[in-house]
Amino acid sequence: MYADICKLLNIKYPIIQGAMAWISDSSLVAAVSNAGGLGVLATGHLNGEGCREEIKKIRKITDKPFAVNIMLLSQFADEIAQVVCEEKVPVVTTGAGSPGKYIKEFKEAGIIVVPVAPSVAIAKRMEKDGADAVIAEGCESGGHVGKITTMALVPQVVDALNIPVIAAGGIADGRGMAAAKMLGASGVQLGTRFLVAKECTVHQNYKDRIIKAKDIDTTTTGQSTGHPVRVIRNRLARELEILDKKNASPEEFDVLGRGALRRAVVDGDMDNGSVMSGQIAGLVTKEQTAKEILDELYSEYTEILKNAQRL
Ligand code: TUI
Repeated sequence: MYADICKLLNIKYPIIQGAMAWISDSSLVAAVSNAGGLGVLATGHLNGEGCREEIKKIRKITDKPFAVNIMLLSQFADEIAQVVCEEKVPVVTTGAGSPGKYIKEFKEAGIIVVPVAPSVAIAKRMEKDGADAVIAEGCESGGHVGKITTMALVPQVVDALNIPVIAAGGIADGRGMAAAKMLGASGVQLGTRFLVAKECTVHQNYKDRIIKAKDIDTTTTGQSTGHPVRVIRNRLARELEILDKKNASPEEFDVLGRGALRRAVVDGDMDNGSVMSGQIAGLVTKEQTAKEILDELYSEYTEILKNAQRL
């Protein structure tokens, strides 16, 4: 099954690097793809031309397949969809919405479409709309999350769909990969582990905060906005939690939240920035190159499967 996704995406390892707005730029994407995974460019912070520039940079560093993620809440989603078609990127992933209206044009451009789905009903709709595979993302993930855990979500999506399902959320090592396979997944997507890759250009304070994080250090904010976001608990998160309790207006969230991800990623502000992270950060303890991460994940995973066979 893991071999099927490698064939579909034309990659060596069944491992996808999750898109992280402001974070997964051409440097990380090309490093992951060069090392045999699928690098994914985040575009949540880019307009169409910004996206095109990053695609060009990726192509200068790698000739391997990569993906562009379209964050569907972005005001630039339409122009980014047009750019990925013009540039004929090999794979598109989507988040924070349903890509239905774009799928026909993606297919016509020969693009493989892999949307993120946080529930069975949404995953079924995406399959019906023509997705080639879906990423079933549990609420252990960093950033914008659904309500269901990876352990519960993945096997239910696998049973409901006929296309490959990639597991995401709470996976950071070979044990997580093996567990995802047992749940019927055809591959895995990891964000937090790749955030500390040497090729990742995020501010060093952000990496250090992930490396220092414990299991209980994340929380979800913005529940009342309909777009809950998992972040490391800090001053900003506590202020957002107060707004949540008051059922504050979207405008009040906007004032506090505007520019918050940039403050964390670019300025390294770990108090007033939005430090998005998955719950698995406690397992992420060192900086490594993307190649070291991928090789280690896959060797841990194969070792576990060998030992399981002995049983
Ligand atoms: O998209 C993500 N993670 C993200 S996006 C992001 S930027 C952002 N910042 C502030 C507020 C909101 C976003 C940071 N992290 N993950 C994939 C994901 N997709 N999670 C949940 C979903 C999703 C939700 C609803 C996918 C489809 C969907 O469909 C709804 C519908 O009715 O079709």
